[in-house]
Amino acid sequence: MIANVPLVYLTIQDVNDPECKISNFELEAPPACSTCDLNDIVFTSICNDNNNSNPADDYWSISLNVKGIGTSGSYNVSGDITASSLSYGSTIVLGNIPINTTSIIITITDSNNALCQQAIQVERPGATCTECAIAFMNPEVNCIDNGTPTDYSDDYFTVSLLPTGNYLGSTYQIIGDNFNYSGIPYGTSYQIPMNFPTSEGDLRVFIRDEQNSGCISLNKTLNAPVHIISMNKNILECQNCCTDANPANDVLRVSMNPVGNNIKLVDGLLNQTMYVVDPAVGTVTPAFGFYGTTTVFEFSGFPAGPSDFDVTLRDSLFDEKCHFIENLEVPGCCQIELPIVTNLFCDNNGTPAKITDNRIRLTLLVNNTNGALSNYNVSVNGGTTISPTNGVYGVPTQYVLGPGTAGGGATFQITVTDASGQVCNAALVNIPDPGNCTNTTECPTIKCGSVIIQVNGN
Ligand SMILES: [Ca+2]
Ligand SMILES: [Ca+2]
Ligand SMILES: [Ca+2]
Ligand SMILES: [Ca+2]
Repeated sequence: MIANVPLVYLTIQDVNDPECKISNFELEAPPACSTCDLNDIVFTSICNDNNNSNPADDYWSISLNVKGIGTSGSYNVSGDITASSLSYGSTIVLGNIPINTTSIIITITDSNNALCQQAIQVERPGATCTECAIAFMNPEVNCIDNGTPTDYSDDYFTVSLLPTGNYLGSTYQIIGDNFNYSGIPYGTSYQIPMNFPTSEGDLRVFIRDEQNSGCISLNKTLNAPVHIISMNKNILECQNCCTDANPANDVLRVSMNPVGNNIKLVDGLLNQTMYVVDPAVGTVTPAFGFYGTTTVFEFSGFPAGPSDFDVTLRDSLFDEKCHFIENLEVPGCCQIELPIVTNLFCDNNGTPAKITDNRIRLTLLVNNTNGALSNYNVSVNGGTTISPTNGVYGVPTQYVLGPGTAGGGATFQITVTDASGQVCNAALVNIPDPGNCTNTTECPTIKCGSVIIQVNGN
């Protein structure tokens, strides 16, 4: 009967007396003849190059791990490989099988139960274990500013490669999106004979071994150099610049978030990418920033404003030739512009007939670059006076110099200084002699008859 049918039903009938019978007589199957079952066999083939690049002496092996149910303590292997008393559940390696043997068949048999066995066929891992494999390209990307450091539109980059790997041939071919060069020997760095504009972005390349046609590298993306085109800056303030006359403690605070081409916010390891800040004069804190983040930099050690200095930004990874330069202007905190003189004339000082007391009268318009300031002071040289002695920026104001300043041919110099105590320049303006007063309207009407003419008040 069939061992795997658990229950059968029989009818037993007497031959001579058909009425004498038993129907549906139940008959159970006996216990299984063998409970051993090799139900979990894991195997794989392993290639071994025999520690050399000669494929002829390559061999392969079988890694085997057998488990089962109802087994004894060990099993044996027969067939193309024989081994005995192997432990269930342990991984063992069998055989140095010549590489020209394409497959083998082995039978696994429980040591105590010859009926408990299983045959398997194992294929070799490959025709050779010395397979060509290109592992690394070792790319080097160089940025070239094309001799025009402030023109970023003509920058380009070059790429050199030094492929390495295992069981390589002698030459290789490099293939990119729009180029293909062949016959390149391994072992020395090779520069692709092309200039790649930085504005065109990353390159994709792969390499094919020319002696092993199936030996092809993975596609690799070569990052184009970062090409900053703007600091994207904001000059926030100039600390200590206008409160004393000492430029050494001046701090220019500037926020930046540079933008440009080929900027990636994170690198291949997901670290934030950086740029280095390098002022032409003085120092800066911090000395670097992260792309994609606004950073406030504090510059110091620059000349007192109004002044300017260059700041260079360099990508932290790429050749510094493709750097970026921008000029930072330090605001003049208090700059008095050259005063404008109008209405310059001779004031007769109320004594039209007396010329020795004539005065210069003029209107001054004084402006300051700092709109927050309002008042200025004036003084005059030459031992005379000026009245009033102050004024308001932007408001024309009339001033009178002392008696005797007009008509004598002398030039006086008015000095304008800020009245608030800020560190400003002093503006100087020269006042030429307007000449003697023309007293026509002040002369008495000439009448017929006698007249008394005064000369010098006498
Ligand atoms: Ca070998
Ligand atoms: Ca350039
Ligand atoms: Ca200062
Ligand atoms: Ca006079």
